[in-house]
Amino acid sequence: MSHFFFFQDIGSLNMKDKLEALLGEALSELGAASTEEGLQELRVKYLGKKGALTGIMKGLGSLSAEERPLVGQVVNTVKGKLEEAFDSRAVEIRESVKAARLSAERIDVTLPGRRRAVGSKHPITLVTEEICAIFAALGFAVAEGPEVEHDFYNFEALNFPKDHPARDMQDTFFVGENVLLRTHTSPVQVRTMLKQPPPVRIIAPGTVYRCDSDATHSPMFHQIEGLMVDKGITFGDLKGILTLFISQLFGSDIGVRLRPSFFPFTEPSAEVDIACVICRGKGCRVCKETGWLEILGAGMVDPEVYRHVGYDAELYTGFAFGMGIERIAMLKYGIADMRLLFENDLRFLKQF
Ligand code: 2U9
Repeated sequence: MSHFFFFQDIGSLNMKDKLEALLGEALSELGAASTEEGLQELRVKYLGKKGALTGIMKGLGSLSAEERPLVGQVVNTVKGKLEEAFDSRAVEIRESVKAARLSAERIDVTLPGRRRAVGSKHPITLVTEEICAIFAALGFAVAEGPEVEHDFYNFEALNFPKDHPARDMQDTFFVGENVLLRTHTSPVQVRTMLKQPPPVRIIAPGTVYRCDSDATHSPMFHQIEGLMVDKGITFGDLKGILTLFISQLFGSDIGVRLRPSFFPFTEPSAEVDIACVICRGKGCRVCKETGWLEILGAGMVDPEVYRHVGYDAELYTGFAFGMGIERIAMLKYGIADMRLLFENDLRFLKQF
């Protein structure tokens, strides 16, 4: 504590020198302080209650009456100079801290902005929306239902025989006894018919599951099915509505044909083909040289289905149809490999 001065240590003659030495020492320490905390420590050391200068002031009382005003004056001058020096150093430190912060946080306003990546709809979504819009314009309402279903809605009400292969573990994902992942969206139509009397005019888009996976089959895929039930609906209505639908989706000039088929839930049943969108009917690899592409299944609702949902099969008739969205998306957009629809590769998805 070299700067702790007590009156006893200070001969009155060299008091002035010692005070000036104290001032010089304090000023040089102060000049070296670079933080507000460091400066505060020095303020306590020199000007605090137990500080060097205060120690000297306390000793003034022991001086003679002649010496006291002289030394007192020097002490006051030194104190004033010190206080001033502390205040201006405090301002300097505050300014330099601020300048350092400003330069560290500097923002280059001339940099170009970062573009926000804009998403796009998945082709499956695009095709689903387009198909729903076509049927909405024909008065069909969109209906939805659960993906985990009961055997009754997925198979029993749709007239699947107990020994039908689709009911086998190999074709259907079972969650529990009689509980499964729906293999088609048909249970949505069954639920709708159980809830409301005819007339019914609905389409049911959604995700479905089948225990099948290879280059052309995904265990999860998408379907849209439709159902129209009322008095006096005929196979002519089926053909008219589906032909109109196809012409709106693929263009009015595309060829359409119906072939007889079989489903447990429709009788009679048909498969609907369009002229190959690649070769326009000439024959190519995509249509396996037939000139035709199957895009829909359809038929008149089997009376056995009406029995299960409590509709009067003598009074009402109707047609139903179903299509796989992946297949339609591939044909519409010329996608060669179905797996592209499930990989979520942005280079692919960005193109839609
Ligand atoms: C009820 C009554 C009848 C829906 C129909 C099809 C024909 C059909 C397939 C097309 C390709 C499914 O994705 S796919 O594998 N669907 O061929 N679906 S008629 O018939 C119904 C549905 C519900 C109550």
